[in-house]
Amino acid sequence: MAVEILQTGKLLESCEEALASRFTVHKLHEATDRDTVIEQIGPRIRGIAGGGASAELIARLPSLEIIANFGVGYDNVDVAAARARNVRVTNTPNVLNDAVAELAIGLMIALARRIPQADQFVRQGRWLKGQFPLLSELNGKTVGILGLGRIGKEIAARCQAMKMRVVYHGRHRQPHEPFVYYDKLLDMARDSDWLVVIAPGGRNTEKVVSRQVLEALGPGGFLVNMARGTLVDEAAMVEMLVSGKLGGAALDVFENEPQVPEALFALDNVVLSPHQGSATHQTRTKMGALVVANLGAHFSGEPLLSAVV
Ligand code: 8YV
Repeated sequence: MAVEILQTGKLLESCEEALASRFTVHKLHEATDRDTVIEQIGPRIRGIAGGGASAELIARLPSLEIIANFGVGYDNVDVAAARARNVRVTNTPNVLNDAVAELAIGLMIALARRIPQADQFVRQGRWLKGQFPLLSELNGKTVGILGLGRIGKEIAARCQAMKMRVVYHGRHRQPHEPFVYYDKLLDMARDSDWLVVIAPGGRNTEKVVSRQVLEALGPGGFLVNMARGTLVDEAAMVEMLVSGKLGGAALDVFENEPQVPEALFALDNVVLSPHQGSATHQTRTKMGALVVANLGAHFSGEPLLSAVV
């Protein structure tokens, strides 16, 4: 009998095919009555493919052994509940570093040079009536990276290619990195022109980019969030972008996505992106393959490829 697993969200076709060839897959995200489905098949489910495993869901799957999360961030998995039940958790690190870092740089240039607005300016025929305003460049500016992890390092390397000065803040100084370390985010924000947020989400980092940090970044400063909306005090950010107390923001993630604060839609000093960091064919294929490989390894009794628990 094939091992039965629960799929919690839509995955790439190649990934779904690979899962189906190996497991009996139950697609929870397609169920109209999730409660009844979980009640019926819950006791037989030994793995989750996807993400979004709450403590409540974990509790209803008594045979669960592994949660293979589709994504490097696993703030949507109740890790404590998994650990308490000896349920393994895997994520999809590394394979998305380049894609996320590329988009970060893309959004930074888009914001600095107002590329989306310039495109509208041309399309709407406004160029015929006047000039687009002069703006600023990335080179020569200081970028503070909040979270110099695997993706943060790729962003740092690309910022260097943009001739920016890179500094960082995180839980620990990384002595082998060539960048200046700040042990206080507030101090880094004060000294930076750009603040790039690429630290994990979850309770530990909730609203670490507080109003105070945004004030330190100031009217000439730009915020870039590639991580999770939960890291930023979104209400404060919106108010400060509207009033000009914060220079601008390039945002790939939001506190309550896909809901985006409407006040942002009217602003010129903002570039918005619908959580696209890893959203390329090549990266999503690799992420899906890693989900399948982790499940395969687990049920063959082999070491997991990328375990977080
Ligand atoms: C999403 C991401 O997981 O990897 C992460 O942590 O934020 C993204 O890659 C992806 O959008 C899947 O929903």
